[in-house]
Amino acid sequence: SYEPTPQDKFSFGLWTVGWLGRDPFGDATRTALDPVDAVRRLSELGAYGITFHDDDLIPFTTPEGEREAHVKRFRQALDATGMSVPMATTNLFTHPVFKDGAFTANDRDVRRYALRKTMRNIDLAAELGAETYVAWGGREGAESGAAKDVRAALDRMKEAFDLLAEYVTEQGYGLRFAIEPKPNEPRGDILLPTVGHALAFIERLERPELFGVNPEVGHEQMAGLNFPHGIAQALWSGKLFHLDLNGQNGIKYDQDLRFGAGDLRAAFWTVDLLERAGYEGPRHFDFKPPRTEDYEGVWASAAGCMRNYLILRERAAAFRADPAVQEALRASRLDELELTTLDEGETPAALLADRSAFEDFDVEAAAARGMAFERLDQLAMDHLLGV
Ligand code: 3MF
Ligand code: MG
Ligand code: MG
Ligand code: MG
Repeated sequence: SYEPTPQDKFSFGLWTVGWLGRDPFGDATRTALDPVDAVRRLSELGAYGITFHDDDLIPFTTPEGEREAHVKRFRQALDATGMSVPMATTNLFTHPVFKDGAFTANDRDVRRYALRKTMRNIDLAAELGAETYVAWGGREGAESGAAKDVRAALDRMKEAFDLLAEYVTEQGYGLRFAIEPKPNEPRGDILLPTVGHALAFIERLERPELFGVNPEVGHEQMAGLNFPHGIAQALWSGKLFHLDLNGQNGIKYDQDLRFGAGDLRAAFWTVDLLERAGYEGPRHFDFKPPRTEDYEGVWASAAGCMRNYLILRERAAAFRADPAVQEALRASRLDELELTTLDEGETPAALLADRSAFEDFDVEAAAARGMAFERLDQLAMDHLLGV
């Protein structure tokens, strides 16, 4: 059945169902959603978790003395529903103080303030039992060339993440960080624009083991990249700590459609990969119910994210179990890709001595072999379409 249960590990950002529909050209089309109602409705729909930016839960202007009241109501809703908080994150992009960035703002006082804002919410994340702390550097970037010295900015970014890693280690929090790449929007260009950039950056940090990535479907697709390929490399690197599932139609603004809308075939291969790889993290949705929708439409959109994941999980499993597919995979030599290219312990000299690898290799015959990928892909299409 396509009815989600907590075992499916679906989670949603508070800012997703709570998005009021304000965009660069138009005002809000919906009224505010109480975080307590979000917890209750998402739990009723079958989700197991909810995530938040500090400011989603505790409005930016809240006086210090009133913070605890917001947290208390939220915690009561979590306790009442059994919902968990697997991840939390910091809003370092809405307030005008962050217009030139947070960890990489040219202004040093803004950078120090951003660190303190983040540390404060890390304390709350740990208190609520989160395992992952996401960092999306939405304002870390530039619109023009001289405005940002990218090498200096990366030094500052490293400094920030090293400090935060030291802090969670000192405090004994069980948190790991997941960096969320995005190529642009709201900045003209954003630092760490793709999964690949983020993976390379992580290796330069003092505690790389505490850092992974939080790839978002639409963000990679905004850069024209193949999302399942990106997360496959993150999995291969042991760095897929979390992910943002949603939908996107090609290279354009960040559409944040519900999961399964947009590039459906990429969604199919994404689910196929996550399930085959045994990914155990949350299936987290970062989408925006379109501003055309009232709250009934918001909940329909959230339910659709989960339903589409479950349908695709069923279709991907059927694809893998189909004997015709298994035969087609062999015909395409996917089993051969699993074999090591060299014999065990084979040296460069041994490879040079193997005449079958070169001198006697029939290049033309090998070139003439078909790969049979079209038949294989049509079988995938048939399964995806339920034929
Ligand atoms: C923006 C995003 C962000 C991040 C969030 C961290 C507002 O395009 O995707 O959502 O996901 O800040 O989780
Ligand atoms: Mg997005
Ligand atoms: Mg987004
Ligand atoms: Mg996101």
